[in-house]
Amino acid sequence: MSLASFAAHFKPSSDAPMHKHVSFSVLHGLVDPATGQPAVRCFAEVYPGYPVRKHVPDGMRAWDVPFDAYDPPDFTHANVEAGPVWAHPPRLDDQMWAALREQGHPVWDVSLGKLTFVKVGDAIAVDDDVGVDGLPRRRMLNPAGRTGLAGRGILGKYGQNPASDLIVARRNRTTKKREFLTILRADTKQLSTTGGMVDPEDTDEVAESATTGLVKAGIRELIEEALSNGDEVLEELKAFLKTAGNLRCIDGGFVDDVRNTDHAWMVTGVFVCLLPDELADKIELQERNDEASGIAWRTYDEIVEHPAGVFASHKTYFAKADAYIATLLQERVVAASTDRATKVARR
Ligand code: RP5
Repeated sequence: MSLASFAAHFKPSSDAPMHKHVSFSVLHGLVDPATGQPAVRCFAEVYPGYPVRKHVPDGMRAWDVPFDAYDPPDFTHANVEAGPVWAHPPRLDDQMWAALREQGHPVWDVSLGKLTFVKVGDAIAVDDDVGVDGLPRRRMLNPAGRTGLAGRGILGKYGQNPASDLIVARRNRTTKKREFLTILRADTKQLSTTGGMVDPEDTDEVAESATTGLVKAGIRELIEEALSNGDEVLEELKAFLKTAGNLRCIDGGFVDDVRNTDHAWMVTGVFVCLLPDELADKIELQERNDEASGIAWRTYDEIVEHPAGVFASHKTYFAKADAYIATLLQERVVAASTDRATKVARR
């Protein structure tokens, strides 16, 4: 993968307005856009293998608040240091740095109700401290402020680490309740969507639309993590998900993820779809890899009341998905009754 092709992952497209001058609190106000609350999971939870974070007192998270005694541990996980294909090298060369600054950072625009993109080079501050070789390290700074941990942690990329969260819903034929496909994550043991990282192949051929790349990643992760069906059903599912109008983007942008550090953080696009009953009946759930277990259809109440807790910003994503599906079903009821009334009137 060339970095240029990776940069295309989140390259803003014509369907995604680019904001040059950023006033979003998400980028400078320490707020998790999904909840409207400060991003806190890096302090409230401990990710396996992470060192103890430097304590950051309330009111001192913003980078523009002076904090002379701030000397967080610098931690990059051995798996990232090993240089896998999904990770940046330890130091970005000029070309990589320029490409990174051209990226679009996803932001959920509440007033437009859609995912928009902010040019990273215009919006994200840079940590220009000097490395052991005497050269500036040019690491971007987490827009949600100090996290108490420098380096990349387990995240491979400096700056934003793009993911996609596709939430699949069905109407339970027996209980008639709305349910969502959920997994239990192997690392944090929490409930989560089937979402995962965007891979290069998700976007290379669709670089003209960052949002399309996110959808592709969401579908791939769903199938890789949770479904056991043969090709025929999976093709039917893919065709349904790719049909215009069947998937709705309901949230996205910065994720309040426990793995975030000062120099690496998660971003995502969140999509929801309601499967038709016949297609939902054909879907077989199965653990496909060691990243997920406990794959099941769960109602929103079952999700939020689950003793394992909910991963990252996913509680908000499921809440939004639940509200969206409720509205969709209500609209269908109204449309069906209008249709019946029209037919009766014509007789
Ligand atoms: C979260 O991490 C995103 O919302 C997405 O669900 C997930 C992707 O990371 P992996 O599941 O690939 O670890 O921030």
